[in-house]
Amino acid sequence: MLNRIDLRDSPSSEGAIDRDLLPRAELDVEAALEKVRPICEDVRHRGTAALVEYARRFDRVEIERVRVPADRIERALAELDPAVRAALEESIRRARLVHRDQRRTDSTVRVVPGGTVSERWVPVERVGLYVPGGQAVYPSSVVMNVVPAQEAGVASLAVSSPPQREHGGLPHPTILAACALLGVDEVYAAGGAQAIAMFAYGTDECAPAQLVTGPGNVYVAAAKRLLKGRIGIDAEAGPTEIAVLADDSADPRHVAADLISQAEHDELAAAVLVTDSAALAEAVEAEVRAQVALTKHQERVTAALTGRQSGIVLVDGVEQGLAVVNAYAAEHLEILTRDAAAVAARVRNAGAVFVGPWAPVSLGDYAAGSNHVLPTGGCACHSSGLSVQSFLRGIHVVEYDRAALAEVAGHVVTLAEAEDLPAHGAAVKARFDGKVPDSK
Ligand code: HSO
Ligand code: ZN
Repeated sequence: MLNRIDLRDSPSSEGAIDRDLLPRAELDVEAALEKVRPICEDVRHRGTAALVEYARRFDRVEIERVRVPADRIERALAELDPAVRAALEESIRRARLVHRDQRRTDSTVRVVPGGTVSERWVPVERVGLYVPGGQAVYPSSVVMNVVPAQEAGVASLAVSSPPQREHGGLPHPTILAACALLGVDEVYAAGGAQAIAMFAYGTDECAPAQLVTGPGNVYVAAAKRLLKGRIGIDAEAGPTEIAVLADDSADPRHVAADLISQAEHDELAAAVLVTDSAALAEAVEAEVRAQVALTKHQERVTAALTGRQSGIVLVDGVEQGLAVVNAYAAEHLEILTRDAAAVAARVRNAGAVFVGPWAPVSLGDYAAGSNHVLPTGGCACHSSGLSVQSFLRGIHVVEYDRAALAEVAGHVVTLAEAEDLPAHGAAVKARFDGKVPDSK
């Protein structure tokens, strides 16, 4: 069922791994750009009227206003299944513990006597959080977006999620209930590229935001690419990925279940097993067949597992396995080997690492306390998942007194002249009667 890639006779160092040999989905964001451009322009010019029209066209539902009335948010919480409420509350509690610890404190460095540079961490003022609502509803993603924003001190937070036909044009009630639990009372029923445009340009109902975060489909990614600059973005999230690095100590039932768990998200989701054990590969293959036959979203899962983005990579040992997973830079990486913690410590590229048999990716999706909005498509080699830091800006504050400026003025003037920008040097000299001061 799963593709096989045999790297056992290939070189083992990370630099020697040919990334093109590794399975990966190709997401054509460029092609989607042309589709989303007119949609974003339309929202820019017609605001709510455009959003109402796209709800009709894409979500097949009639709505009059896009903002969800407060009483509907409260009602969704009142009607929420108590078990779901308890689970969400625990998820929120754990996420708060972890994200609160990510807060930054301002710092000041005294560069010279009389000269300091401070770094002040300032939250983004207004943030739009996008929560998808296509193949699945993700109240857990409300938690993962809202908690770090709140812990960062963001003052104004709005959530948008597609209007649901079965719910009278409101976002899914569990999404609304999750917003209520988190104290978010500004929620919009807008999906896809049009929601991103709403946050970027604002409408009569929704003030423009400075930053938009949250996962979404290829159209959401395309709108983020298009509007980036006008509005800040977290990342162009692609389909979910799981990589598992396992040796013969791993339980094939766990490996199969974990691969299937993330394949469940999307036909383009990637599930990759990297192992040095041919026996484990066989056993996982058999388990995958058995478990897929029983799983609810069989079609989606089968499409994801048999797609070119998924497969089993055979390596000649854990060393080469590490080289492969570091080259692959998966969104989620499980380490199911002997001495899993020691192996995990050598991982450099991954959105999040799950260590040993008791930390499946699903735990992180819902209730580990970690964030599940993570870099996909190999971006884990340069980016991190959503965190408090994503909602902060570090502002350098420069304070120099006369003596401190005088001491370094000569160097500034020299560098300004070296760059043929003498007016830069003149701005310093103007403070000292037009001359480079004696630094003593
Ligand atoms: N695995 C997804 C997050 C998620 N899973 C939400 C279930 N619900 C991307 O990290
Ligand atoms: Zn998931």
